[in-house]
Amino acid sequence: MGMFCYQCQETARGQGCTVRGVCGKEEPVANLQDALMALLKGISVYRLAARGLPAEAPDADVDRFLLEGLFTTITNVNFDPETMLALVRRAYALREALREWLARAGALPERLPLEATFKPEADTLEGWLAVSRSVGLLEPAALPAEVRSLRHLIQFGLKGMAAYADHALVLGYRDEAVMTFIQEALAAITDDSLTAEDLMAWVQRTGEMGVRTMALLDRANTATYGHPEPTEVYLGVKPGPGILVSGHDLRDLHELLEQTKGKGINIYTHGEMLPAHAYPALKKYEHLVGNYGGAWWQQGEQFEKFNGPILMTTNCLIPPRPSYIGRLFTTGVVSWPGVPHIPDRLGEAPKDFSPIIEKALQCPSPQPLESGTLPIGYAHESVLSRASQIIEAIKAGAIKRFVVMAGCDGRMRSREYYTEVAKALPADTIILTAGCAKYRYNKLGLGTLGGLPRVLDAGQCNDSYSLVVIAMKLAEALGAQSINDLPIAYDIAWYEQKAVIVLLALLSLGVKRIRLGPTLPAFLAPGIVEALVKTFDLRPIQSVEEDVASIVAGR
Ligand code: FSO
Ligand code: SF4
Repeated sequence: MGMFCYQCQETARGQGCTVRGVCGKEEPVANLQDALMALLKGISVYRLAARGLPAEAPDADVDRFLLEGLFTTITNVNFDPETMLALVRRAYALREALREWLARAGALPERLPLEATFKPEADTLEGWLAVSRSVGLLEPAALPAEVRSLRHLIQFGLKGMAAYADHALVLGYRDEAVMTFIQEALAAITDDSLTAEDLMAWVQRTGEMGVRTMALLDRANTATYGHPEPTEVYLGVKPGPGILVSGHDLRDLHELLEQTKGKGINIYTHGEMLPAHAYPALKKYEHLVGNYGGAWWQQGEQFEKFNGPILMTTNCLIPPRPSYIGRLFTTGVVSWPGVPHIPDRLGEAPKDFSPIIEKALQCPSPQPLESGTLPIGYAHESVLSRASQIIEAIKAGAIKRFVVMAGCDGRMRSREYYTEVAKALPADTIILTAGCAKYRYNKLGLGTLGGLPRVLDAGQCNDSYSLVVIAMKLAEALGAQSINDLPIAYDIAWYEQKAVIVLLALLSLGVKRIRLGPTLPAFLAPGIVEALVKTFDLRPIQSVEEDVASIVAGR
């Protein structure tokens, strides 16, 4: 029956995965994800209709379910058909309960799109797989290319937004405006009466809400763990058993640190967990010893050498090798068939990480991969506390330019472009980074400028928000009319859907001349690319030489 997915940068042939995902996602999971996405849209249609009615609609936890459902469908999160089927069934039950409740209240919405009404012939795996194609990304087949493209741009941006909102919610922070927006936007992209022009306005709103969501997560992280401080992170290993923690969920790491205190186990971060070392409430744990390895796509070889258990708290998980699958654990929305899953918290009680701890105690020390340290912790608070020093350096001409090189890393060889750009930028340039894109240039030893590392690492991909705050404050201090008048260039690398919301957030703030690579999204129709180029001067990356020359010239 095949599948169709083109939501990430590594999609097959730059067009779409139709047999199996390049990411390792198999056809049944891809199709169940389509069914789940459609059900989440249907739930949103009903949820919006129930708002404002005097009595409470069933299941008040529907908002959280929507966030987790969207997050689950992001690239490299969930590869398990069983958990996907369970989610589809829960979504279906929820949608039907809402529909019946509205029918009884005499308040069914007039417009009922397919997403609000479709059902399988039988509530079995086969039944759901059969019906999934009718609501997949290629449907409705007659949709104009631009409309389809914009619907998908919004849909993929919403996935990233939901992931960030979910991280904030885990820490007890929620913003009703974000929750409502996600439902409104999910409902809007089922509405056949909306034109490309209407949807462009939804893209703008999605970006604006993306900024708001990243600000919410920034508040959640910094209020819970303190403001990141400049920190040198150890890249080697220490004798003794270790646990490697990957993904973005700081609360999982925190609870694991608490539960491993005094047990002789060293905790290492991996990938997007690196920024954890800069948070005061996390760096205080002496057994949080260092960061192990590089970006997500290198995990096969590196997890093999780690020797101990590995916990995946969020994306990016790649198909595990037999050499370490027996010491891999997942939690939260991540899942791989047969890999033990640490269940969710019950209320405020922490997760129980004892299976990982027991495993660690049976394992030898990790093999070293690297040595030395890496400077991190340059989020808005720590950079802006040095604002006067930076402004003086700009005015004296010591710092000529900033280049925002945020986003994601990936497997493609063409991403060497980012390493080469970082090397070729003149020594009076500072690179502002966030997200796993940094692994392409954060260990090049590019030195310091004006007392700051030339690669200023603000944190995880969501901390791109920090880069925006820094740019806005600099604009204010330098008396610039807009952030486009600052000596800042944007050279963004994307891979999955969190990067889509980061991009939409930047565009909604009016940031112009963003370079995007290594390739443009397959889901952007030619007409939409044209519109983005015209409105925002968005540019596909060119050669290293051309781009560095134009960055240096301020073009
Ligand atoms: Fe990277 Fe993966 Fe953070 Fe993403 S580890 S690619 S954009 O999940 O979310 O930067
Ligand atoms: Fe293909 Fe990316 Fe979709 Fe995976 S997430 S199936 S690699 S487009």
